[in-house]
Amino acid sequence: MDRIDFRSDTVSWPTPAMRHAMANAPVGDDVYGEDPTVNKLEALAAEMVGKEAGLFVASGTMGNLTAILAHGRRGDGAIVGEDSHTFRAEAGGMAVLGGIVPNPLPTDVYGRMDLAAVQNAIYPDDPHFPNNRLILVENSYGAKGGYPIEPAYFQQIRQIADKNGMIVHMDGARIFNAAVALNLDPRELTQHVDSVTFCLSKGLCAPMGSVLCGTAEFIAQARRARKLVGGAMRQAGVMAAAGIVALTEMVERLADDHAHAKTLANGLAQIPGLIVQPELVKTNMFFFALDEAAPVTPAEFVQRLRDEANIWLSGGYSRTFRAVTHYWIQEADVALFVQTARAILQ
Ligand code: TLP
Repeated sequence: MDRIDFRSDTVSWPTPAMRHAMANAPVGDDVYGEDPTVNKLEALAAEMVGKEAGLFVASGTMGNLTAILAHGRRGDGAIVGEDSHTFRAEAGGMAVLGGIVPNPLPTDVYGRMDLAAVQNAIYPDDPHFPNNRLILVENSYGAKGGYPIEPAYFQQIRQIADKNGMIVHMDGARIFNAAVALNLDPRELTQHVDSVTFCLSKGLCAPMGSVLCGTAEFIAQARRARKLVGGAMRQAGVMAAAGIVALTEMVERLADDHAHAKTLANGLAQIPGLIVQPELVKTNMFFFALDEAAPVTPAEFVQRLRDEANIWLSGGYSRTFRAVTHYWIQEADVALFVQTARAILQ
């Protein structure tokens, strides 16, 4: 890459192996179900998360939206973390396009909703209220620095859902980061949910795309929802080919990104003027803050990192920043970040 970009793992470029696979992918018209590369990706994805079928979609947002459209109807309610991506950062799609009524609940430091609060958020059977239909969960939890949540939490969510005839969808945009961090098979994290979306284009480096997985019956409905939102693609095998490389070659190495994030957090924690909690860093991202007493403003901090070391960091409008590691960030880049931040803040 032409810069050292810690803004997100979404900025990661496709790998040389992906570009090769894309150039050589067998393709067909996927709306006819005739793209062999898309079909292969969908089967592989479903198998890796222990579901019957998969659906290749353009983005994580589209995966969550098509899942919600396929699971719910107008007037259905969705219990959801108030700082979850699906509620906070998908342009209100569930409400705007689905007529789904979100019921946002606070989450703890790891991104978990309180189970008693989830139970209490179930509406009585009364025409005043939306239907109890969906519980939306996320893993790893982006707003909590990519914290990987253990399967036991989802098992308890499942129990509440079953008791109330509800469906659980997981935004597993970074489910493989969570699985690698917890040293678990991803299926252990997805076994308690009805459907899961995960992204190929974040730490796994594909240029675009996510896969929504669930039962074959659900995926048939989701295929219709994907068409409805204009997301049915044609020779999408060119993109799916990169996704296959992502799933076969890029999962295990996520551990390197996690190690880099930890090293970075530990390094920044030593610098006076920065507030970091390295003990919370388990995957490839974390939040840290600039102390009120620091000699630069947040905007100056971001600008100087960029000017002095070509290090890109998002934010600058508040005292909190997010640093994200990925395939294109090396150990030397982490060391340069720490060194430059120390020089700026001295
Ligand atoms: N996350 C992006 C931004 O939108 C914040 C990022 O830089 O992290 N779920 C989660 C947990 C996500 O973090 C994201 C994207 C999505 C869904 C949506 O994926 P895309 O961007 O492919 O629609």
